[in-house]
Amino acid sequence: MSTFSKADLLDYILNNSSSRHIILIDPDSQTSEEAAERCIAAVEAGSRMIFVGGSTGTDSNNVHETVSSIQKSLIFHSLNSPSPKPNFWKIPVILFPAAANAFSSAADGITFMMLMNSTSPKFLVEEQMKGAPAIKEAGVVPISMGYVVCAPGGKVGEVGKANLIQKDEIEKIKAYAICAESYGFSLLYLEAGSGAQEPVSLQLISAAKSVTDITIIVGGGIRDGESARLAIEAGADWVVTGNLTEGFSDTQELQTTLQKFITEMNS
Ligand code: 1GP
Repeated sequence: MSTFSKADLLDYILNNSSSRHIILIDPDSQTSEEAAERCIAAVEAGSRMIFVGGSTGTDSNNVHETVSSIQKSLIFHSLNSPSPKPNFWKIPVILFPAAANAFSSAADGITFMMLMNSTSPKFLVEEQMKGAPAIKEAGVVPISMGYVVCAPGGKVGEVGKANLIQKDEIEKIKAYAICAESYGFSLLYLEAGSGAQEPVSLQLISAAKSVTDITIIVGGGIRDGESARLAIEAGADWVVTGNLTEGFSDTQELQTTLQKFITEMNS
């Protein structure tokens, strides 16, 4: 059951006074203890949301263990390291699933996504249909999201059978953004693929932003604060990083790196 009401969670995610950072945790590439420690370091550094998911190797066991461990750690720190900033430790833990089985009832929300440029009905609506009853039953808040995979696309482009959006396909990304808005989706996620050589092109971000007010998340291949700043300047409301975080075994080092990243991102 979510610790946020649906209205509070949507307000937190959609009504940004400034752009913010999301840390993405892949349960397949770290233990649940490591995931929790990294999340605490990220929150201390200024991250304001936690996504849990990965394109491969996730199932309800490792996802649930990871989400539970992160939630316990956030509660522990809210009790033992109180911050003068209100709600400092009240950070949403959101599932970012590749399929219906990557579910945990301990999450606050789930990106209930349509991989809009997939060529397979599995990623357009079939997995969503399979997962929907459990999400409702558990009281995890679904956050509707259009997910569009842009070149180079990486693993998620392959697994999701995406017809990748190329850098110069400005009219196409505008049409997808309007399509997402017309469906009533809360979010539009422009994805370049985890570990992408190049992040989503700035032209694509600004084209999507120019035609809609939808909240935009950008991720994939963002490794430094300057790239994040440029994505935000182009129109991103949230920037996601995954790989950046997983390279560190020392959490203090991770915290320092993310602090620098977030400061540069917001400069
Ligand atoms: C992947 O957009 C995310 O879905 C994050 O990508 O791992 O390259 O930061 P990175």
